[in-house]
Amino acid sequence: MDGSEVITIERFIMEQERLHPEATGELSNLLYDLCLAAKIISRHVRRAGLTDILGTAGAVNVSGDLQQKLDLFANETVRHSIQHTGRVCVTASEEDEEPVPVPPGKPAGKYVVLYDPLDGSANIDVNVSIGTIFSIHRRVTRKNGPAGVADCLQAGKKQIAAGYILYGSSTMLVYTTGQGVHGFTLDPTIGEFLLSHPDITTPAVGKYYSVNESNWNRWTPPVQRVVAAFKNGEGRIQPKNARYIGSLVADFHRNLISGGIFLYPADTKNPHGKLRLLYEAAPLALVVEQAGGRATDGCRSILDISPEKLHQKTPLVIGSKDDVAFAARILAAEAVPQK
Ligand code: P6P
Repeated sequence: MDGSEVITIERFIMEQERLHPEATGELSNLLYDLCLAAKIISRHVRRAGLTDILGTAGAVNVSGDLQQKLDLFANETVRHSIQHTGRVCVTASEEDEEPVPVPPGKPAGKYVVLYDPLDGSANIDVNVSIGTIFSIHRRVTRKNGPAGVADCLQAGKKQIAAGYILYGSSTMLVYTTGQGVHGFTLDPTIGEFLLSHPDITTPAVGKYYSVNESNWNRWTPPVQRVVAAFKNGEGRIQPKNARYIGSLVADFHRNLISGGIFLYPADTKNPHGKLRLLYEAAPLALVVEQAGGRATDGCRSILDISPEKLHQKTPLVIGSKDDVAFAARILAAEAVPQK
């Protein structure tokens, strides 16, 4: 690609599809559908301060998070962009207690979409970057039967595709279908996502560590040792700069590009961690591993964890592979065997 050549995400997805003669185009079209949702959500996020869409919607979701109006808007926007297409049989979202099968009378397709419609939404009213995270699986239940939670409860290593949209200084869409990680920046003047970050790889050793250190007293001693090592240096680990936005997609993306490690460990307040496995940890784990990084729950690979509940939480240690491995050596040595 020479400097003048502009590659839209549509063209990129099509060229990726051509690499797979068996492809039917359904996944490509599903990714386009998600692009449309991303553009619509981006438009509203960019104008959030100018309309009455700010503020809370008054309800809380199944995880107890106060739902912001934009959360609900983003939730419906993603679902409305994919549910009628015949490419999806069921969706599940952080904002909905149960999976949402395609309505009767609508064609049900072979894909399952799990998503966090607007992660970091507590930051909406203060204009901090937020994001949408998505995970795509293949249906596992019988084609003519009802799709449901069984189609959603799949290990991260079964994902067909995963990615996120970051509503930051620009709107970026980053995704993988297992053929590397590719980033696209939305040009709002033409309404297209343009290839801006082909073949993203993340450095083996990171510049940054990202963790909410106000949780220090709630951590176990091994977690405290890991964080202290990233802060002060230990052995071959050099001290890192602290960067924590409190918006997972923003923290994750900065570390993906620059190298870094993000940790949300279990603590006495969140004994299973705070972040959700299916639509936060697992999709980001696929992205980071495709970019050469790693993702664990401190010990186990996130992609190997078989979910038991839709909104299951997990501790998360994700980013530069040597940093994640360092943390795992300490945390695994002290870990209580998983039941
Ligand atoms: P804390 C946002 O609410 C979120 O789910 C993630 O985006 C973010 O990484 C995390 O919680 C921040 O949690 O406890 O540090 O405020």
